Amino acid sequence: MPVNEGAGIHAGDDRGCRPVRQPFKFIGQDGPLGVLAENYLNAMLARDRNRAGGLVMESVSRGTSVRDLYLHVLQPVQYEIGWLWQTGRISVGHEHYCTNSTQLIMSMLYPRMFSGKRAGKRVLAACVQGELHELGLRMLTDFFEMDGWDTHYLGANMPPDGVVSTMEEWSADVLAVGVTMHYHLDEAQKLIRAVRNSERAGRAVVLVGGYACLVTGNIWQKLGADGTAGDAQQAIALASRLVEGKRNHG
Ligand code: B12
Repeated sequence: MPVNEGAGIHAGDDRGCRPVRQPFKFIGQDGPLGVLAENYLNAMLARDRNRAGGLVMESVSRGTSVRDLYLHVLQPVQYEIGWLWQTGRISVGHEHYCTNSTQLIMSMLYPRMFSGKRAGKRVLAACVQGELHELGLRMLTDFFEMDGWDTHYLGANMPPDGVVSTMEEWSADVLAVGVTMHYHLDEAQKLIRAVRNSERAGRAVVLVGGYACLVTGNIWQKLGADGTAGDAQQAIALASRLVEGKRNHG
């Protein structure tokens, strides 16, 4: 495994004894839950998902909300993992281990996620065809669920026809489209056009988001969407505003 101690950061050996040291790119110890994020990252890099899961569950039992854990621990740790992989400090296998373990830990949080109060709104979430990055979209869907929305999560790599027919079967107020890779932006445009052309699905609010939209400014407008948001919290506020607007003004 490549390590880079000169830069003040290393990823631990395969038996997982050595922690990563600062500086981090996406995790700040002074940010909310920064210390937990650092400990979680170190547990993952030590290939100790039981410890990582234990840290999260302990924090939840002390009253930390799932929303805060998602936004201030799991998301920045995933970004950090991506950077460690991109810069050759961890292997692709190690990145897959961390991502799959985080998905497992997200599932452990589900019993705390389904609230009694319903919002009377529906969101359907799908990644565009070819897109395998689904964790962020799943996180987004969970935020909607925690906000009382009814959610329908389709996950990675959805063909446009499949999204349109699901929208027609299960009429949603919002379609959330996930696109991470730039070379999938055309697919996003294709999907949004197909939805707009459907008589039964075309009136839905369409949001698009994910890494490709984060780094490409106002691309959502060119894709024909109604908006974008940088994270799941902002997406809820935007979706609620747009749906209320549509309901009030026809
Ligand atoms: C995990 C991961 C993978 C996993 C994904 C597994 C899974 N089940 O999701 C796998 C192994 C499949 C993968 C593959 C690839 N990956 Co990858 N991957 C990542 C990594 C490390 C983390 C992604 C993640 O989980 N992020 C955490 C979530 C929570 O964040 P998020 O996605 O941004 O989501 C938040 C917001 O964006 C927003 N949001 C998300 N979706 C939506 C939708 C809507 C509607 C809205 C409003 C908001 C919204 O809300 C979310 C929650 O707050 C990133 C690093 C990174 N910086 O993201 C690289 C990264 C995205 N991958 C990258 C690359 C290059 C690839 C590959 C091309 C590698 C390869 N050579 O094969 C392939 C492409 C596969 C494909 N066809 O899609 C690059 C992309 C670089 C670029 N310039 O585009 C990144 C940035 C890594 C890097 N630093 O270089 N990857």
